[in-house]
Amino acid sequence: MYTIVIGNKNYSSWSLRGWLAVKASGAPYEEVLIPLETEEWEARIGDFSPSRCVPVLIDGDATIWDSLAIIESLAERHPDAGFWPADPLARAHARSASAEMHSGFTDLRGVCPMNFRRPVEILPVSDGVKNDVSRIIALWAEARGDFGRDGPFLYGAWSAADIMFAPVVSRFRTYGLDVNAGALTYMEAVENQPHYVEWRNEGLKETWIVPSDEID
Ligand SMILES: N[C@@H](CCC(=O)N[C@@H](CS)C(=O)NCC(=O)O)C(=O)O
Repeated sequence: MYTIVIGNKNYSSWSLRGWLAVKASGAPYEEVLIPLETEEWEARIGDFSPSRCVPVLIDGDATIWDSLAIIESLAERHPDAGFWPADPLARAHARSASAEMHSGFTDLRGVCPMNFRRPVEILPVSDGVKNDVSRIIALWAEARGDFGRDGPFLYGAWSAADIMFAPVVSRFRTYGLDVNAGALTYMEAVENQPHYVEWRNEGLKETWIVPSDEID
């Protein structure tokens, strides 16, 4: 039984990745949700997270406190769960794409916080955000074109790379960012993935407000 520690489902994009990874493992888990920017957060996060960030996966005596580390640990523990594509070339591409997501796209992440509850409305954005969007669309197109023919996701079947980009799908939708038909088709596949749907529906019911993540 794993414990996954997360922040608000409406806002916490890194938590979404960690939680989707636990779901993809198929293993039983319990969830600890600590709302961001609350007194409860200040009081409790140190009990779980050495970095005071979420997500955190607790696996027996092991504490794993970063989304990509959680994915890698679960991929090791559940080799048949399909976290990474079987084909070595596809796997190398998927790992690179996931690492690029983990370390990059800072303009998009800074300007367009994940917020499922925000009414969908076009947000005028800077060239920096536009460059991030173009790069992501190119990366998605390459993955789908070269490795994703056997299914609707980046490498065909749902994988770690889709988990890493799931919050981006939400951001592209919420802020009406300019995407092409191929990207839209991929976004719709993610938006219909059952684990993503479950998280989004729970996020939509939350009532906590994080003012810095509310963009008009
Ligand atoms: N690199 C980390 C980033 C984790 C992160 O920044 N999480 C945010 C929530 S989405 C957080 O915990 N923010 C609270 C804080 O920084 O105090 C990962 O991949 O898990």
